[in-house]
Amino acid sequence: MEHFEKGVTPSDKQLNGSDLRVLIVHTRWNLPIVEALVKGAKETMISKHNVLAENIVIESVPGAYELPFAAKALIQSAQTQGSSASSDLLASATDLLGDLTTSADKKPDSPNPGAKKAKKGAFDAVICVGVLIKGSTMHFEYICEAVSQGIMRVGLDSNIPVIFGVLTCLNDEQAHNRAGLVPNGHNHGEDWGSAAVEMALVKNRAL
Ligand code: DLZ
Repeated sequence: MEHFEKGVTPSDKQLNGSDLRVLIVHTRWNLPIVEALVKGAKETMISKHNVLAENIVIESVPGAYELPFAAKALIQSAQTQGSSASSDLLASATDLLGDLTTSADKKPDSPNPGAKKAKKGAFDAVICVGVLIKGSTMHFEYICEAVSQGIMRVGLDSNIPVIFGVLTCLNDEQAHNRAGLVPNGHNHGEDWGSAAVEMALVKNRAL
């Protein structure tokens, strides 16, 4: 068999995310690795796909098990916000998750110089980011199963693409490698950022 490069081949379509609003929900378990993945996703959306920094909303939850619930709650709140005058609902969902922002959550220092304005209301895509590392009990297996099923369900039920940005690793080394934290590693967050933009454009029939 011919040698092939493992991983995703970039889309040959123009992935312009300048009209998109994207939510990233990430865990605080394994935070240093998670922060690298969030950064990879965010920077790829901005630099490669022209998503405005102001249109990327970042929230956090304790662990991977909480990701599906948080994604659903925040999707619903943003939709309600977009369809009514009330702007308190997203804030209350955020309160529900706790005011536990981290350095990965910080808003950008300077706005994108592009003329497009920040969007309000519904998200066009969501990226759930977390890192599960196998321990000595069955916990890992149960959480992996629940989280992967839960994230898929939120996407299909809400009709908003929800990207599975959860590393399910057998050890720390695998996680560091896949977050691009070691030489020759690859930051999978970058792929998730591109996947979010591509799927949002599919959903919006803009491709
Ligand atoms: C409990 C737990 C364990 C053992 N490992 C991880 C992990 O590797 N990654 C992660 O994101 N979360 C872990 N958690 C926490 C659970 O996801 C969850 O936050 C708690 O069970 C509370 O529901």
